[in-house]
Amino acid sequence: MTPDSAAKPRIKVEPQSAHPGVVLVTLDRPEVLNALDYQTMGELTDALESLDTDESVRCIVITGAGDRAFAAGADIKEMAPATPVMLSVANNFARWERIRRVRVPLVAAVRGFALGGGCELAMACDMVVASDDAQFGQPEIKLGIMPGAGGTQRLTRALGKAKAMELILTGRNIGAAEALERGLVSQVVAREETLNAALALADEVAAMPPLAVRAAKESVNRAYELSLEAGLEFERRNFFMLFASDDQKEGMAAFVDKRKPTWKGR
Ligand code: DAK
Repeated sequence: MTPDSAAKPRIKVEPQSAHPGVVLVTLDRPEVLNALDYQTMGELTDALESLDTDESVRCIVITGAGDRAFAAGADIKEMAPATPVMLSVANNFARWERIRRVRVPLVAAVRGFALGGGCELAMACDMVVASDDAQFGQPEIKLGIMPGAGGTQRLTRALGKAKAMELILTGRNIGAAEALERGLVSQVVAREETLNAALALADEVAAMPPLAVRAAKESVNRAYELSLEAGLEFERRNFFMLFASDDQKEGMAAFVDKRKPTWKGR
């Protein structure tokens, strides 16, 4: 890596004035299909954590620059010389874990390829809006490795064991229509509409009461991690807790008064 390339930011962070509370984060290496090198992942996780501490940020949309890819995976050229000791000592991959802890909802706007770490990043988001020409896959097997940032776990939960095995063991991709049918993505739209559709979805989330949004996001995520009994208990505690919020009083009063609620996030 040259000093110049190290200095150039790998992501763009743009609050959207036309979409209050929404911030657009763009992976910005279109010349390599937004391959996720360590610098990109470092900037991305730092930005997400910083946005997560800003109360005015209600929803984040993550997309890829250019018209070919969301992200074509980890940067193979950077990763090629790695040894287990290097990977373990540098612990650069720990950054991926930090994305899971972001409390603000994340929407992935996927145009084109979402492969390997790119597919894993999309799946780490809370919702995925895909272009009709999007491709999802975990091609690591073709490189002599396997998914390492959640692919074997999240793809299996999303697609079921047989289909996930097929993709992971052959390196095949699936297209947007199949991804929609199987629940990997929540919407498929025309390529040129992808970002607008993701921003519109983010707008709707951003307009909701933030405490309830966070509690609901946490609870849905627990559905992947806990037994049904523990998940239901977690949900119920969050539900009770929201009755201590001003927003619950306001939301229900506004319904009764037939007016629009004003959320305080308190
Ligand atoms: N890394 C580096 N460069 C990449 C890249 C990648 N993943 N993907 C594409 N590029 C670069 C190409 O090298 C090319 O650069 P130049 O040759 O022009 O300098 C440029 O982007 C355009 O790509 P192509 O010329 O290849 O374009 P094509 O249309 O012919 O093909 C493609 C598009 C997406 C089918 C092809 O680029 C491709 O197969 N790319 C690699 C996809 C892949 O194998 N991805 C998986 C990488 S492994 C972990 C965290 C993450 C991971 C693992 C562990 N932990 C937390 C433990 C993730 C691992 C991976 O993602």
